Amino acid sequence: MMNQNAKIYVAGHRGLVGAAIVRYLKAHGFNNLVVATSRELDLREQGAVRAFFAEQRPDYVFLAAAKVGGILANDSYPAEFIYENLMMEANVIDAAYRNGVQKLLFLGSTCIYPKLAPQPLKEEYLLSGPLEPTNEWYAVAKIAGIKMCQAYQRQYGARFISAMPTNLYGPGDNFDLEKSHVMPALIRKFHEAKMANAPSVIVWGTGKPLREFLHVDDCARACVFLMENYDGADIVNVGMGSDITIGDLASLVKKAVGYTGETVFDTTKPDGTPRKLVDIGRISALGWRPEIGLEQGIANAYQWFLDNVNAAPDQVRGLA
Ligand code: GFB
Repeated sequence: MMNQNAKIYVAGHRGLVGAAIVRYLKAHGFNNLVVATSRELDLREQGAVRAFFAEQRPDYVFLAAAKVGGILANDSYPAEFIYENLMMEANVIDAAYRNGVQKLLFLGSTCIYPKLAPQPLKEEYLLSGPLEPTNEWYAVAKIAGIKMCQAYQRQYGARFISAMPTNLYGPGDNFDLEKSHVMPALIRKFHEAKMANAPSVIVWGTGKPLREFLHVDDCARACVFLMENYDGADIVNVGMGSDITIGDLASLVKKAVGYTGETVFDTTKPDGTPRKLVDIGRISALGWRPEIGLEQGIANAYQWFLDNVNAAPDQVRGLA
């Protein structure tokens, strides 16, 4: 178990996952957290990362820093997605090893699995087929991060592990309609349509793709759980264990927001991978289960958006 005084570095503490990990750790009495904004520490810069680790010498590292985005952002900025993620992972993982970090958890993504792999996705399907083209650049970078953890574990005995969370949502999400994932996009679109009495809301694609959604607070709990209970070289999926079509998700968000107009599907926009549901047998066998149901989670995410959209719009990423 992590000692409550252990020095814990959360890389990416302003992101959706990093912020949730910090909230969870603070709520559970961990009192020696280290964070740095990207302005204070550019994780793409090897020298800066090495100097930071040599000075701070954390005991534990949660590597939640990443260049992330939804289907359109991934498809539009492939160079940034591959370059920035490769640099951040390589620098942090190597510096963690060089500076005696006791344990590191790397956050991947379920888009590392082949586009047409059998569902639910088991951990062993990694590298068994071609990737989904809209996000293969990000996926290749995340696979490199997994392989780095495995390589440092194999060659140096480093306790570097990797978790693969499914599509996440919750407080602190990015609401930029061009760059965000589907959940925050739908929350914002239905909310703004309700406020403007607009007759319809546009949802990208056919509405038929299936996705799995996990509230980020469940993900944070899983990350700390794995840090304390798992040492294997194999990756571990983190998910709900159930999925929903984008059309049905749109209906749930519409209901949560209280919008009464039409939903229109824009089929000129990509669907992406047809289905992405992870098998959570491995983490379940270790003793972890999701606790936040989808409707409860959507209500929570929408409440966070409402609380901030008027009172503190600068806290809502991508709102401009
Ligand atoms: O969440 P999303 O952008 O990412 O899209 P992916 C999921 C599905 O929702 C796609 C549809 O079928 C979209 O076409 N969708 C409908 C929308 N309306 C919207 C909208 O307004 N905005 C967005 N963004 N989607 C990402 C990967 O894939 O998943 C990343 O690109 C990462 O690499 C992430 O792995 C978890 O699930 O398709």
